[in-house]
Amino acid sequence: MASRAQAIKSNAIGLSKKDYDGSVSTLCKGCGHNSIANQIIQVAYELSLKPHEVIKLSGIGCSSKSPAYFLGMSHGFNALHGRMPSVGTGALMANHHLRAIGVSGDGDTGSIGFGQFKHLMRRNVRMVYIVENNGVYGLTKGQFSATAELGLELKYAGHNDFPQIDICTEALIAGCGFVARSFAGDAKQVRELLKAALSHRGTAVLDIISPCVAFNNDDSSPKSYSYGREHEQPLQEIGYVPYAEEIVINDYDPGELKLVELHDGSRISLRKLEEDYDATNRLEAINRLQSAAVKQEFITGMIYIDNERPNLAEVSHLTDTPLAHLSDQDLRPSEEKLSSFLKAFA
Ligand SMILES: Cc1ncc(C[n+]2csc(CCOP(=O)(O)OP(=O)(O)O)c2C)c(N)n1
Ligand code: SF4
Ligand SMILES: [Mg+2]
Repeated sequence: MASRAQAIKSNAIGLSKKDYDGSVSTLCKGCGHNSIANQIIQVAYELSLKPHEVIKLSGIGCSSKSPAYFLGMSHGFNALHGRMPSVGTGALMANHHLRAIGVSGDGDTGSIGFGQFKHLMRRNVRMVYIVENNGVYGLTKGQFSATAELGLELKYAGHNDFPQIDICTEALIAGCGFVARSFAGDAKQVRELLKAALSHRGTAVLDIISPCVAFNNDDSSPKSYSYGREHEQPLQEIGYVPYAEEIVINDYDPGELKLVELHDGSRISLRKLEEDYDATNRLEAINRLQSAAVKQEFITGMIYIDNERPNLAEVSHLTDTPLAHLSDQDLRPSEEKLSSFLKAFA
């Protein structure tokens, strides 16, 4: 009979799924943020991520608390409200070999941190940036956030007089090369998108509708579980194929299949569900998002992908050895070099 230790499955680097756990969640039972944290654990285990090579980043909010609930052996930095992008940019300039997973909220990103969010994408910092989008400031008792729909009526927040901003449209306009939307209730799609996002060379934005069961889960709200389950319209069926795994096209159902190569040689397969949708066409993506917003359609999937644009570390010509690992001697110019450099300004 197999011993208990033998019965626990381990991944390619000998870790069990439990090794990717964090501390026990203190969020409300049923909060969408909890199921996203569970999918991050599952994906990190399946991809055999080395915990010490991962940095978790967040701002402030219920969503921003969730990095405490996954990957307990990884690095982490809980930044000020809306300031996660600049802290992440600094950390990744110091060590661009880290795999960064940022978790933010619609308030943390769409309100106080909006400028920071835009500049992260402009610079194409290599980070998976998850917005756990519930349309409210959950932590401070449910005030409307900037992603709440115009005219929405909620028990605690009342009537919303302002138009919503769309995180995916804003990401596209800022030049982001990986823009996707999903729903916390669609675990499989969240996992496939997370895997692809981790293989992207720059900023990968995942806008995940994540219902707040305390303040925004009324059946009439487009960010509730029931609305998401009834209205989700996936743009395509997504599959992630790790590098070195053979791609057997016959395995897929009939229908047009597009394979997109990612930075590390992995691929994502996008089987079209909508005949006219092409996730590599930026203008089409913007149009589709805008018309979905007008009709209050809930489209999910890979909205836009472009894996060509160099990231900040590449544009900055960073040495392969991370700056944080270079010695003082390597980092400081010699006296000779410094004086010849200064002479150029004389
Ligand atoms: C500078 C600053 N302003 C305001 C707050 C109060 N505050 C804490 S969390 C939060 C909003 C969080 O909303 P969101 O990012 O959507 O996260 P959620 O709780 O909904 O997951 C606000 C306004 C703060 N902590 N710091
Ligand atoms: S208040 Fe809302 S966002 Fe915060 S933990 Fe509870 S359900 Fe989640
Ligand atoms: Mg929120």
